[in-house]
Amino acid sequence: MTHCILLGAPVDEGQRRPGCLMGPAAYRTAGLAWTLSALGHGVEDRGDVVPDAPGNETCDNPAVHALPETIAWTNALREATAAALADGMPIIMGGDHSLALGTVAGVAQHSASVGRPQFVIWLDAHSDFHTVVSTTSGNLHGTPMAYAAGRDGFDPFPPFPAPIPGENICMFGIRSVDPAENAAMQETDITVNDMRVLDEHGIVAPLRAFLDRVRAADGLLHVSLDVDFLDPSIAPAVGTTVPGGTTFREAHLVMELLHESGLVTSLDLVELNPFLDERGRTAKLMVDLVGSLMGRKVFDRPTRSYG
Ligand code: EXY
Ligand code: MN
Ligand code: MN
Ligand code: MN
Repeated sequence: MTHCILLGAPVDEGQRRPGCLMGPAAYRTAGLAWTLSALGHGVEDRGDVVPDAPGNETCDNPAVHALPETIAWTNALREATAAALADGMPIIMGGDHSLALGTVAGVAQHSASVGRPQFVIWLDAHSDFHTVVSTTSGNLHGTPMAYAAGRDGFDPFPPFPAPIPGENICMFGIRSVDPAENAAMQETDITVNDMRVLDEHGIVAPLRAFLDRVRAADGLLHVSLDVDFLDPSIAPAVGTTVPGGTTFREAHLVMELLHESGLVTSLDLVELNPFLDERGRTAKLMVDLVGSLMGRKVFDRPTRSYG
């Protein structure tokens, strides 16, 4: 069983639509802790992370929104995530995806301290591969993967602790990429499983291939689950919906395969906007997906080994 450490990250400074700051309360209301304890896991809710007061950092890109606030969140979430990894499995309840600027950095900080490589699975409609310089929307929730990959263009953010090699990053569900992100990703070894890959090859083969690499490297595996990975028809409570997302079963299959791998060491739940939800159904779906990630099964099928 796993000692799950819940961290609330009521972050909505990474984009301009109000509501993500209510995300942690929605996950608690949707029964995340109960779901985990019903599966036999330990659950410790450390409450919401509280950042220091924002500084007065500036940058040359006039479009950028809430830079000092986002830097303050990044510093606080990096430290809280690294500390939680020393005690168990952090599950970060967001908050928009700019929180991953801090959480992925916290995993990197911890992975360097224990001498194990860091791997990331990014479940998202978006590649989030802009920098502070390249973003045109100025919404920093579109930048965390670029920061984690060590791209230039993040002044005045602190340097990312240990930039993640592209071959240690695997994206699924991608279907909205800006030209500057696309150009930058061509120069990397990141595995971008856009929806066309899922259409042609399904999820199992590409996911298992990546998990085999994580296992061979004895890596720490961070999963970042953006609500917009899912099709808007089943998950409407997100400000950046993109048609053509994953189905209910595809999403649960990803979580079930991740559980069976036994490799996941930390999790982000991001971009839930309860203001846009319909009687909490998106929050409940996200909690159910965590249940699948953490071992809920309805039938003890014989587990086949796939050589
Ligand atoms: N690429 C667009 C931008 O940079 O504004 C959209 C980003 C959406 C990011 C969401 C969190 O996944
Ligand atoms: Mn805002
Ligand atoms: Mn995202
Ligand atoms: Mn997204």
